[in-house]
Amino acid sequence: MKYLKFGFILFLLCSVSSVMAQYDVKANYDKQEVDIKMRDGLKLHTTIYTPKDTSKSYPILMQRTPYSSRPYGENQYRKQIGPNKFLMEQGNIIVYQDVRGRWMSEGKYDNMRGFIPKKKRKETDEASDTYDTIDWLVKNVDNTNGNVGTWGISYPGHYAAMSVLSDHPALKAASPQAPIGDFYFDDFHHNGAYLLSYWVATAVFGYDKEGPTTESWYPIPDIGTKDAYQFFLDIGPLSNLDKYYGEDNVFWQQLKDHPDYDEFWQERGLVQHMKDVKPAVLTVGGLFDAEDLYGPFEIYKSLEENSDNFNAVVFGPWSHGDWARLRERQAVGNMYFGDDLSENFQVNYETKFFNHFLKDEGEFNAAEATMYDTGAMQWDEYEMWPPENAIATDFYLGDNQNLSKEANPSFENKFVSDINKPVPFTEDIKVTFTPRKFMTDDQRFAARRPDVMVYETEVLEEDMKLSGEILAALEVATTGTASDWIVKIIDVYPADAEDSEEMQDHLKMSNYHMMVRSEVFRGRYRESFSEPKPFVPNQKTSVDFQIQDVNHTFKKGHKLHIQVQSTMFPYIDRNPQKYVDNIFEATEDDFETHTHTIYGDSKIVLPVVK
Ligand code: PG9
Repeated sequence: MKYLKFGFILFLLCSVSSVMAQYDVKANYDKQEVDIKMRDGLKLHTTIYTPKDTSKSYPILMQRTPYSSRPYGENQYRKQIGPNKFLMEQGNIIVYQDVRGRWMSEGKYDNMRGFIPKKKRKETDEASDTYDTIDWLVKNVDNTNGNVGTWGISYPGHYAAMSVLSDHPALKAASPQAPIGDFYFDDFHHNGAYLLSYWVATAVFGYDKEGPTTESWYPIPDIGTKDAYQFFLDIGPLSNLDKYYGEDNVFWQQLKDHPDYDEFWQERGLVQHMKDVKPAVLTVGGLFDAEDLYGPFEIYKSLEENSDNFNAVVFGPWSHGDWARLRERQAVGNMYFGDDLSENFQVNYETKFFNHFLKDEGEFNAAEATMYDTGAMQWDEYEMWPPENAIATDFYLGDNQNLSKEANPSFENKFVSDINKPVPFTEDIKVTFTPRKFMTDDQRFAARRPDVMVYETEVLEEDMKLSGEILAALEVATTGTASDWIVKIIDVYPADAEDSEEMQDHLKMSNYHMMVRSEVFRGRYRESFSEPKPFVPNQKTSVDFQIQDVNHTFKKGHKLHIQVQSTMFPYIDRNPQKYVDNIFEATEDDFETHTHTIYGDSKIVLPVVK
């Protein structure tokens, strides 16, 4: 009995301390909700938290979001507000806004609504909505110091990036975090391949709502199983998914109608507009972010090339949004990367960035590029990204599974791509809103399949560090007229490697084949993302594509291991391997099993740091 009492007292103490540790937003902030009128008359619902301490003025930190500025109701408070708890506790005016067409805001939503450089008087886009909102806030909210910053992760990160195109003079700093740069290269597609693993998420963004609402209006389909691989294999052609999403799912129709990188996607891209920007920008990304890698890398690089504003980037060993979650151990799936990495980022980067540029408090002297080395488990600081001391080094896909320094065009590696047994992208059995964990998953399950070609070095006798961009330059052929190509860069751990606490029970770190980076390319777009072309059967064909940047040391005793395959299911949809104009309209009969060939003058060009 006494143990029970002790346990109860312990529980009480813990819960009291956690409540004490929990900052009380309601005790320190007032909250108001206003509907701000845009230049075309539509009103956007905006929630404003202002510090009760009116003895000083504060900058405004704003997030524009499609995910709701809730809770609604002036007596309802978020448990935490702002980019992180440090900025909340120091005192800032924190603003959340439902973007046009979402939740309590008026108007019609348009996914990745395109930026209009030369808007007519009442023409609007996300930049003009940002301008009109900032203008109202700095003129109507008490106790502002006149400076505004924006931040957000993912879609909110996209709106933070878009905010710098508003050109409002009060906007002094923006931190786009895992910002979507372009839905043809982030999230829903990678290099022309449709991410079938995003299919459930199409519900959230596909339906128009009647008017302002505090309740979600979009039904999430119940597919009745937790086995995504089996479900999507059994469903067959993508057109069979129409029974879940009808004509009223506008986004599903748009995905189906625009398989190529046509004007529909081009005009929604953001990267091409990121130039001549004035506010300071701190772009943030996760090196294992499955959703948005293209966006942060390309937005940072475009600003570096086309703007002379303050422009810095931080990439940690994070999955999507991990840096905003305070947890002691940072791990992605089975892989542990270090302690207190998110807190370090929030205190020494995010908080210092906004305090410097919005409050003129303290220095912000972060490096141009702060990148975590996901193999050496350490932070690197670079004067530029990609670093100039990384040398593009050719690794040829040689015979009997070796990576060679010389090309051997006569070597042919053939495999049967059985369209009814596509290579799984994960061993896990689950249905996800979007896939995440696979980014560091063990790839032994794939290495042992006859339709996954494997190439690797001997055990490394010294560390090999890769920092920067990767190019896949494949020389391939197929007996069909269409094919997808997937390249995976893998770090093979030694047999005596110790398990992490996070290791799944059926796995061991011993000989773990850790995914460092993967990328898919739909072969029909090898000459142009807008002009797809069939393959000529059995004709040797070049397929070149960029693989997203890495910062990873393959340590002595490890091996560099590369896998090449033609399916990755259901991460991406199956390519019928017979050319059809639009795969969303393919029928069962279009899906064919074919034999693919990888020639020995195929190479992966890696950024080896000398
Ligand atoms: N970029 C992420 C996403 C967008 C659309 C659908 C699913 C995910 C995000 O905003 O979290």
